[in-house]
Amino acid sequence: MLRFSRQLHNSTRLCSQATGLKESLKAIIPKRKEEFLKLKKECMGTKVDDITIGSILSGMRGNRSMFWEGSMVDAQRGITFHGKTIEQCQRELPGDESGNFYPESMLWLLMTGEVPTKQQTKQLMEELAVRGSEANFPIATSRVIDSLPNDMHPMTQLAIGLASMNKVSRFASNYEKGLLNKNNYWEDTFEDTLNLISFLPILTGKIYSKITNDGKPLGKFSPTEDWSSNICSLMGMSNSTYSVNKNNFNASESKDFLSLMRLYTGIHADHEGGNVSAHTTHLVGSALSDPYLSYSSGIMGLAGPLHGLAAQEVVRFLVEMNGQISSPNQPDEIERYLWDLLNSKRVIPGYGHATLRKPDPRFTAMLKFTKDRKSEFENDKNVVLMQNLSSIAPKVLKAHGKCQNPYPNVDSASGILFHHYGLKESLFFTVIFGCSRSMGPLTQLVWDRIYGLPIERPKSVNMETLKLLSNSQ
Ligand code: AMX
Repeated sequence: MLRFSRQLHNSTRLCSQATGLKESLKAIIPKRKEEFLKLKKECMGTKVDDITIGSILSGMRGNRSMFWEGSMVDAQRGITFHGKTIEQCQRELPGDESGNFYPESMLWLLMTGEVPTKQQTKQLMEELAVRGSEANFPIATSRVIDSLPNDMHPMTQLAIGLASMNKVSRFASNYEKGLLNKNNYWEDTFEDTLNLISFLPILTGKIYSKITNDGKPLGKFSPTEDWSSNICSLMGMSNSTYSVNKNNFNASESKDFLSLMRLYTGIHADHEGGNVSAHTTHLVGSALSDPYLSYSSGIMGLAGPLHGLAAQEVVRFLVEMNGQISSPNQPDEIERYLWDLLNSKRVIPGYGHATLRKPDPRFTAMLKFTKDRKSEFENDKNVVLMQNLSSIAPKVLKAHGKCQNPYPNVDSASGILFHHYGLKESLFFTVIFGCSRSMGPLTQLVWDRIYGLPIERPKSVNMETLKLLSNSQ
């Protein structure tokens, strides 16, 4: 775990003047804003794509109609963050001894487009740990979460918790007092964004303790630990506390669980703008709703089975298949199982993608995590099945001939790795996804307000209009 030195910790204050990130952001805003305004002035009439009736009726697939800077998904290359692949991020961003970059360094990259130094990353870690401490955590949110039924879906609890934080929104409060103008909207949006991200470890821990421990705390927040360490500790997954609450966990595993948490939350931080959670955050934020309300709405989208819930489906699928085959090392039996599934008109969960046409590099990163820890995983038959499936399922799907992308997507691996470390509450996986995904969409919201993007308002069309349009061609 990363512990901050007392001296550095004490020198960090909650106020914005102390933040390296905000100062760095301020320094790059004028140039980026100048470029944006130039483009807006000179190229407003430039045509991008044709919109067809097909795209209107098919979820606007492929319509390039949103402005998003943090990341891009290319059909062949997969995700890049400000142009950097996951492998480049692993090489260039400050990270831990196991080779994973810290989510905090990803946040810095998303916000500024620049690779932070180790010192800047450490400063941001400290800042988040101070902002998100127990003393600063919104008391109203604690009360709201305590009052919810323990068996309420964890994503509903997360969305409610985030929305309730609107009570401490600087943007909402200063807007109401008439203190804001278009030029300074971004600053309070930035403050709320960093506060929201910093509050996630405690909020996540509270929700996890409700679903597993009748709301009794499973761990303690430490202002001298980084963001991922605090998420793990508050879920009871740290060295000191895990063994008290679960009986199959040891200290070395908890270190690996922390690595997994860093890897997972680092690579899920953004996936360009059109996915449901990112798009919703952007849309709601365009009405000048504060970051808490905007991201709470995004979380409600992430809770959908076609978006954030796939990882839990994969866990069920792998466990079920293992119950019906003699061994995960029997390719013939696996193939037969897959054909039975496809012939009964069901999909192979964890395979295919709306945009990608190659194996998802996020899956590749997770697979590497297991290969780097061979002795840890070689006896977990669910993980072995996940590994073997990644070479068998694409062959079967290609022969089946329907899907455009027969390769594994990220959800193929993520849930089963959490499961391996004792996190068996599959409904909770998406909450961790939600912690990670806060970074990209909220970073974009800060930039939306720096650039002064307007409220979003596409024109809708009815059946009569579509008929008229189709007859006129
Ligand atoms: N197994 C079997 N059939 C599949 C398939 C799979 N994994 N993926 C796609 N197909 C089928 C589709 O059902 C569709 O059949 P249809 O013509 O009878 O309706 C056909 O192949 C063409 O689909 P596509 O254009 O390749 O995919 P899509 O863009 O419509 O859907 C996705 C993409 C991810 C929803 C789909 O591949 C799927 O259902 N995969 C399994 C579920 C899954 O892994 N979801 C997680 C996605 C990752 C994420 O966003 N979190």
